[in-house]
Amino acid sequence: MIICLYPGRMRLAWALVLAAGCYSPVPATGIPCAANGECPTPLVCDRARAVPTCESSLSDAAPTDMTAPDATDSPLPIDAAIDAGFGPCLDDDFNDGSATDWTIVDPTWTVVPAEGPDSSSAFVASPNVGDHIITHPTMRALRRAHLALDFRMDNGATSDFAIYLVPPGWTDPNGNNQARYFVAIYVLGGDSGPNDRIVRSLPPVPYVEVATHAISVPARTWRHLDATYTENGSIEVKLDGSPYMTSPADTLLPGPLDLLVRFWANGAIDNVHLDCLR
Ligand SMILES: [Ca+2]
Repeated sequence: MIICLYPGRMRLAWALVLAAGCYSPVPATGIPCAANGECPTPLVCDRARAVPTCESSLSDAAPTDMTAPDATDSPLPIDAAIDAGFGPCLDDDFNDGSATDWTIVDPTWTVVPAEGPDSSSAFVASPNVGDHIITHPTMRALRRAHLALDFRMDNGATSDFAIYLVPPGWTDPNGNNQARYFVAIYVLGGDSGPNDRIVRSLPPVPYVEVATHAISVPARTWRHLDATYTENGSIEVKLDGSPYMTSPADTLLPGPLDLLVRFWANGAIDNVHLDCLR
């Protein structure tokens, strides 16, 4: 046994000497990786291959099987770990004629047959003046929420529709000292505005509009709203599936927050779906 010098790699290696000289110290590629994923130095185990083999570098190929877990997989994919706990919290189409599990904050709300967008029952707010606010036990203390519902404003002169995000412990969500975010949709041609908006209210600081959109919803028409609130305080609103307004990340009013639905003057909602994370 002698020492062979390989100038190109600047390393010393031990090798057996045969009549022709030293063997190369670089192991052959393509051999299967060991059970623990190890390979002879300097090779690396290329797990992207159907059968993981020892190679001089990793291939760009996607793993051939992302679905079949094995002992080396982490317990949860990264996305699943982030979304753990976020899922359906509420579905209500009011077609059973009941809304007894809802909390009516400001009266009056009534399930009315044939009022919905598909002529099914809907949850109707009246009378035709003043605040009408509801919430639901599943809408409390949320860190993330996606609320989807159909809504209709019925007063062409004064109707507003709003989603409130209020710190738990509120007594009057419209109170002068009540901190909140709200998403406001105003009836087209009505007395409110000048634009639809997402607002941050931190009394005694004046309202701050964090997103706006031109008023667009006429009275007596059903629209579908998606409002998504995330842990970083951003609120995204879609109307009939299209982006409408989105506020940036905002940590001045940290969660968890309670979710409320509010009309000024009469209106109606139907087909409520909530995904939430507490
Ligand atoms: Ca319905």
